[in-house]
Amino acid sequence: MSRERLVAGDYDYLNLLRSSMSEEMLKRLLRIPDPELHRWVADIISVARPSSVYVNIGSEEDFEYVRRKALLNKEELPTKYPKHTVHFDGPKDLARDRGNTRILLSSGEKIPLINTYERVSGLNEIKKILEGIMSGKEMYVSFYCFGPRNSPFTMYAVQVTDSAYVTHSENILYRVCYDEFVNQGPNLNYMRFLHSAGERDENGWSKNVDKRRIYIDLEDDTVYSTNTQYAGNTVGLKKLALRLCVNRGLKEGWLCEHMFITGVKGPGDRITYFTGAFPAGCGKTSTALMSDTVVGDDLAIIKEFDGIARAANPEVGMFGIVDGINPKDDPEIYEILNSPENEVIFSNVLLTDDGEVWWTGKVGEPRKGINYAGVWWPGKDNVPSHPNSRFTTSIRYLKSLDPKIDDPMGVPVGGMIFGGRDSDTLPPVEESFDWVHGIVTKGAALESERTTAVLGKAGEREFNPYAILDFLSISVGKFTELHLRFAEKLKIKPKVYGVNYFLRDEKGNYLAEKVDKKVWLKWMELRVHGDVDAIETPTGLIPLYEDLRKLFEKHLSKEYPESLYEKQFTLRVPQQLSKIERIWVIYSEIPDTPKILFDVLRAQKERLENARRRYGDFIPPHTFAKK
Ligand code: SPV
Ligand code: MN
Repeated sequence: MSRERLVAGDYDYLNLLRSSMSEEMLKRLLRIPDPELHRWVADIISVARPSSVYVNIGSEEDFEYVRRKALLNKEELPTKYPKHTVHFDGPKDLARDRGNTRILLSSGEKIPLINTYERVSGLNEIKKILEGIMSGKEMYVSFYCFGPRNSPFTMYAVQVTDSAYVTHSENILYRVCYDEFVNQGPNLNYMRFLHSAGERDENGWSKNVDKRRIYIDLEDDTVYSTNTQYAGNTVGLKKLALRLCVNRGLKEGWLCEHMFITGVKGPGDRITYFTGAFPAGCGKTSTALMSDTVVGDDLAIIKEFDGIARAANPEVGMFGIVDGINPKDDPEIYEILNSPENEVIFSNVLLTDDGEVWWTGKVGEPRKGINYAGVWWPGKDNVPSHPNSRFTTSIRYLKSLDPKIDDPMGVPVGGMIFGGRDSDTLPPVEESFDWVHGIVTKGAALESERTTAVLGKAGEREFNPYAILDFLSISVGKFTELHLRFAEKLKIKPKVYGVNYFLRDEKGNYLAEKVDKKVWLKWMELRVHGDVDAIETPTGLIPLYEDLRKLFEKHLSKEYPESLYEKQFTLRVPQQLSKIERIWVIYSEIPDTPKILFDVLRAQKERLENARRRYGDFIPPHTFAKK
């Protein structure tokens, strides 16, 4: 199938390429034996009209060139350490833009909860916006692998952008894979990402945010992104690729997830791998870093091989929230971000006048400087660093990097974790009865109080199935069915867990500390191997007090009072029933929801009602029997 063109009809595209780039750059592009790719680049040049073109093939000189250009054109600002830079997105561009992110579908089909748009209208609109959008700017063309090299997991991508910041970010976050393009030429099936920051104002912020669009063309494996800089809207291989990947997974019968991948050590140093889905700002990165080894912190591709679910991380870097990172709770990442020899792009932090980077949690006081909204000084009426301020850095700096990060076969998945921000319903950790129960009640039913990673009011409870709703390109009914179908092939099904770090008491105090995640992880690890018992409640399997007490002692040298355990693990029947009610209503309006989802919810509701009749609304854990 031939791919969507930006320019109709034939023209001498080679000639256009020749007159738009240096001989060296042209040579680099033409070394890839794929005329369709050449013509795509030419089409972009003739529509967006950049003043020059740089073909990034991933050499050290290329990396250096892109870093230098980002500083020269002020997309990034220098700090007191040459390898640390700061990028500002602008006050109206600090998060993902749900409203203007649309899945283009040629049927004009509507998918519940997903922002779709009729494909031809969308393409026409975006082509108009792209006209002349790169005037006076350099355009970068880069080639990446989305996954390990020579691996059955890998997808390929070409990124075209007029942003040195986006290119710099991708050079850190992904494997440059130019050689694969050269070797495989027209046989390579690749995703295409076209981005432009658009016109920028004197602060470097994108000026025309009213023309901010992120259009995802599933039929053509291509994503267009304009007039924005925030990485969640612009870095093609991150959340834009996730949508294409989800769609391909549906077609081919595997899972593309918004999940970290980590290893947790158990007795005798065995390593058990977990994947974990959390909405942004709900402890995902910190859970990953609190594990014993890290394979990935944001995305996972999960495929079946010989009856085993295996996961690979398509990325090699992290784009994590920096706000709140402090030496006590996040010692490893804190040290990485403070080491001058590590390459880091900070975004939307405070950059002080003397070149220091400051964020909430950083040791020392914030001083006068610039932040996401302009000049900042102590006493100014906005926070010094934005709650969605972030760092971009290589995952390879982690001491806990898992040795299998580049393994073409990924790692076996022992457990899958779903977590959200929930102040009043779910216990800190709970195991599902089985895969189907877990997928339905933990994954498909995931809710979370909104954080600052998306535009809109923070704090409201939102339905966010699998923590992937923002990135779904297919119906959540189909996505759920895909999970159920996927497991049918498995000899060993991963255990499914729910975690909640944000439970509070009546006074609003958190019932667990940040570091307690360690214990929940260790408990799940033991459960995967059946090494500890659990208590069977109407909603799942919870830990025995004694097992947690030992784990708190062993891993955190902390006392764990039984009274705290009782509070944390009390079954809150009214809240649990309301949750089922909300989820039921949502899925009732999604026509392709598998029927079994309602069966599982109904059974859970009945168990809860029976328990309430016997024991009341709030049931302490010891009421239930050990399984
Ligand atoms: C998230 O919001 O889930 C992130 C950051 O990981 S973004 O790239 O904006 O999606
Ligand atoms: Mn994410």
